[in-house]
Amino acid sequence: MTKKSTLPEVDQIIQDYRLAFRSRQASVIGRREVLSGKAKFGIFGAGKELPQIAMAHVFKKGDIRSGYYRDQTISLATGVATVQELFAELYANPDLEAEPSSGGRMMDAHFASRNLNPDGSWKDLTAQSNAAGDISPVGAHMPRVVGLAYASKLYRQIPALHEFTQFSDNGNEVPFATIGNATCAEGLFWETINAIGVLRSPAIISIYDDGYGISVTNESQVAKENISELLQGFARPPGECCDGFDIYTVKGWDYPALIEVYQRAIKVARKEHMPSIVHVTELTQPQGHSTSGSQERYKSKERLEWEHEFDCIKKFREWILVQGYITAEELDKLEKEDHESVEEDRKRAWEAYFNPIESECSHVAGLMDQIALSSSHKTELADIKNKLVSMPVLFRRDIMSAISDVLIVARDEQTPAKQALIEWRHAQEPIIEERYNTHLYSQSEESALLVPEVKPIYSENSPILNGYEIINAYFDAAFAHEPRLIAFGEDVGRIGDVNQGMRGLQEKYDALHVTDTGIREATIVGQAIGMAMRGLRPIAEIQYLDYTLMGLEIMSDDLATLRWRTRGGQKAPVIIRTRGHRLEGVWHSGSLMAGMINLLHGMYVLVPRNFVQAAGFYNTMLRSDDPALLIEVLNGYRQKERLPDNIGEITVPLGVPEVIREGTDVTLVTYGACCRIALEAAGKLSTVGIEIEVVDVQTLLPFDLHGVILESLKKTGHIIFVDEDVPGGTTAYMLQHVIEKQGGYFWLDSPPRTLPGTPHRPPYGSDGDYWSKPNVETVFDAVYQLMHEVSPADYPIFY
Ligand SMILES: Cc1ncc(C[n+]2csc(CCOP(=O)(O)OP(=O)(O)O)c2C)c(N)n1
Ligand SMILES: [Mg+2]
Repeated sequence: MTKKSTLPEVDQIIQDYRLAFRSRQASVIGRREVLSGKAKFGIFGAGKELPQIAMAHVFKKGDIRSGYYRDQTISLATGVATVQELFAELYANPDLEAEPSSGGRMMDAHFASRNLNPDGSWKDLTAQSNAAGDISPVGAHMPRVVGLAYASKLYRQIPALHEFTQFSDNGNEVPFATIGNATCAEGLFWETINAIGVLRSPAIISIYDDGYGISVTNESQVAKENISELLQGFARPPGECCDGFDIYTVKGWDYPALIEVYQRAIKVARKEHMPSIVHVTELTQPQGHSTSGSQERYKSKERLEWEHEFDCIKKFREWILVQGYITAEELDKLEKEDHESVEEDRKRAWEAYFNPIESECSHVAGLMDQIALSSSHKTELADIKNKLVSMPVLFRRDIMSAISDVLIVARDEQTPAKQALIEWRHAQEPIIEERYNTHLYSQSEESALLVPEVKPIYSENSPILNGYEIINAYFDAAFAHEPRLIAFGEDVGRIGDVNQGMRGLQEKYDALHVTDTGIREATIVGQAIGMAMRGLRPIAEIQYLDYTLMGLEIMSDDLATLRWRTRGGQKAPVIIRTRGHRLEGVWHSGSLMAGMINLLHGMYVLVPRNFVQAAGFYNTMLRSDDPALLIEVLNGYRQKERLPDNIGEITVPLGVPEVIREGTDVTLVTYGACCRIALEAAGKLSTVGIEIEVVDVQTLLPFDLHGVILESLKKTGHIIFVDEDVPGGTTAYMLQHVIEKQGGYFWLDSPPRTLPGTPHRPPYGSDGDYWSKPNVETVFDAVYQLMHEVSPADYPIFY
């Protein structure tokens, strides 16, 4: 099937060989570095070089790779990384200049292009090779490919998006997904393929098939042991322009065939905007899976011999020589040069990583010597220092640990040298903070925490509407204002979501702005991530809070970590919209909030009590550049609210609880649907002489940034935390914030209380709900009991 005409020029072929060879050398030398203890763990792309070289031929600026840890060669070929940077990653160099993918936060072979300027604003993504920040849970990088691909379709098909030229050139960009054969056993893979097929969007998905997933062969991974055969149902008929994927099977060591396949796939992707799957077979793992474990344990001698024989670089070399493009001697010479150049790069990377550590160590050791000079603990101090300076492999943590030991030993002695050591240690704190802890959230001017508050304005004419009409009016205003706003999810399009928040908006805007999706929560989240990474502003709906679990892994592993793991290099300002807390039945009224807040640091978690607040939060997030999960109150859609005259402009600040009823006796802290229950209970408690102050926390991440709850507690001296989550869940989280972080402990006149739901999920029916969640009576009783314990005479038990 090979056509000579598709081949690159001879010079280019030699360059290709040299790049593949250098990449292999980096793998071999990298492995050696790990085994000698200079790096902790290594995973390399050895054996997968050739398909990546072929892919790189059709990869253009603006395209995006979303792959996994085998992609070092395409990263080198597209300029996303240099050989020196591969080693900087391997050593975990925390200098962002040296290791631009993540500043040492990600392990080796996890690449990311820098899509943002240092101030957090977008770069021109069409002018660079893009790599969506890699992650380690295999398969979890696939859902975002749905959005990366779909964005091209939207940029091409929505005229109002044509002006956003820093994100797209008429939708010509193509995402290149890569995945291992074994990972094709993951549901995420199939969900992604189906979604891209449904969305008819351009993508090239390459499956690197080396027959193994660590030690487990295809026999145990995919039915029929052949993934492309299984995928045939997704294939579109040859030569016809209809739905489905073009599916290719090509041997991973066959350079001309690989070149041709990718040329065909890219043509279809860019012109027809249709996707392809390339099943690259007969790949090998010359070094085994990673530096942990050896493949001799699970591969037969015959298999190892076959792998040696069919090594893609060996085969490529043989082919080049047979073609007569170069002599073996000339190629040997180039290989020697290239080997040396990789060694040089490794050396430079090591020095860039290690020299600063070494000089910090010698500075600290010098101070330790000085401390010892006038100390009565000379021997102990000398031991600590000698142990430090003779570390076989030195890390900064060893320096810190030795400093701590010195300060303990010399705790009773005061010298300028000891003071200098203490100061040096303190001076490291902000540096360490910057290295490891920054960029969990936006630090840019667009941070959600900086969005100024715009309060609702009401006039005599402000109508009283149902909650769903309020949010509907808000979304209408939002679409009118922002062409990049795209809402999608199950039942969001035609009927305008199951609670009519988007009712009429598909007709008013269009089916690309307000869109139905299949039932596929993980790729709904992934779709939003990919779209947001390309400059769009998605509101992705998950129909009920209970079903966010199906997208939670993607939210937690990909979305919530994106900015942090790329150290401010990438962002995806996604809004995940859902509704929950109170409907009917075990899986429509759960309140899994502790799971959410614990797994989603890096996102904001917003729990508005009504729809005016919800509108304000949507607006705050749309004016910012961070992702959020927003949970609407399920039983609030038919509650009456007044529509502010400025519904399209209002914003609600994050991390600012609101006192929704003032009181003097007890502070009741809650959120969401429980606010109404608390207010009703407050009315009843008032009739028996107890005035509670009800505080709606409004946002769980972030939580009460300015101590509003503490101020209330200072007034009342008593506090109770109420919600529908399990015991020890979000009530415990709130309690820890107020009592420990805010110092509420000092203002307590009685033990703090929590009133959560039951440890199991809410049974079906109104009575099931009543007896599994806080209700007006249980809130009344809990508060009354608290006051009774404080003053039995004033509050006798009467029930
Ligand atoms: C979700 C998840 N499960 C398990 C692992 C551990 N793991 C890492 S790589 C791997 C094998 C992947 O095999 P394959 O997809 O064929 O890729 P290959 O390494 O062979 O290129 C496994 C099980 C992981 N990283 N993520
Ligand atoms: Mg494999």
